[in-house]
Amino acid sequence: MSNRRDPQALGCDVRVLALCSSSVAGLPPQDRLFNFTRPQRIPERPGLDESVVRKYIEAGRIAERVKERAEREARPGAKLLSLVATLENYIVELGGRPAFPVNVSIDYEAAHRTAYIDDESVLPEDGVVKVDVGVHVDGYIADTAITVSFSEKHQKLVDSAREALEAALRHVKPGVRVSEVGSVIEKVIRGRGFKVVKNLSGHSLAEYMIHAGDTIPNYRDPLNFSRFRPGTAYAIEPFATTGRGVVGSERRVGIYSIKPSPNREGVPEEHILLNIFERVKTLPFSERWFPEIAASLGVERFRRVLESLSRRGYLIPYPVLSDVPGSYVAQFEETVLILDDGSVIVTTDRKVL
Ligand SMILES: [Co+2]
Repeated sequence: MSNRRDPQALGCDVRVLALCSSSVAGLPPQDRLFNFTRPQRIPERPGLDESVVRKYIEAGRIAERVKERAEREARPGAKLLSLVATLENYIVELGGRPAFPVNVSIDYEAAHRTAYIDDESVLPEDGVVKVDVGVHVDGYIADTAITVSFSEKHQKLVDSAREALEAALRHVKPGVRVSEVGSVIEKVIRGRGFKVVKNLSGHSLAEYMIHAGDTIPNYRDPLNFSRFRPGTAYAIEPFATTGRGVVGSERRVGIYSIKPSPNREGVPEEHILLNIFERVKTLPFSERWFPEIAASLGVERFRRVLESLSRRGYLIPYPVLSDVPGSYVAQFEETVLILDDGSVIVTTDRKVL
């Protein structure tokens, strides 16, 4: 989701070789220059820098601990606002940064709900609660989620999403069609008597980008020809539902991101945009992260400014996405990284068998 592109993100092709010292590390400077004229010596794809792999793994390990904490703290009656604040603070305490506001989506809500700055909601008695946590370390993101359910009656639904994820992870290999993984997810969830949410999908990730171009469907999509590639991170996220299997946007919006590079000159709220951009660049944010703006404008006015900026194309809104009221949705998600040698790791450094 970001404009910020550095050498790794650009890829070490001929045009940017001068920036990509990692691909010719160890060569004296004149050879690097010489290399510029000899494109045949340049690897086709940028290698994954060891430090990049380390950052992905660090982000993954932090996300893992945050999810464990979410499992302990998400209880019926718990306040949504304190839950998300606790988890986001914990990310920072562990040395990461939130890659997006912690999402806590309840029952038929599938994704993109977070607490407002003055949120009074509490988690329901019988709820199915999805906690989606994004952690980044210097822009390298682990995007992961769990479902916590407070009642036995939802156990089968929750298990179907968890098992679908586990089965999917075993199929992620370089060269495999992403649609094959979608087919595995669909088979597991339908086999347990539920539907997949068809219009929510996994995605590739890149530095400071949560959605980096590839879509990993949660069903067999014959029109998706893309294949898993080495040197790339992917979030795999099956959703199982008792509802229609299609989510729609609600009016509620608690998450926005700044749209990369529109011309902001002359926008009366430019200082607000700049203030937000300085803190989160183009990653998604919540009004909760800017208490000083909320205090100076007032919460209602701050919200109206965000709505208006999004209507005029300066912000991307992420409305709450829901299946039909009365249904229940479960989700699990992990980020995997395909290394240059083709091996696949969940970003906690757990090898996928
Ligand atoms: Co995701």
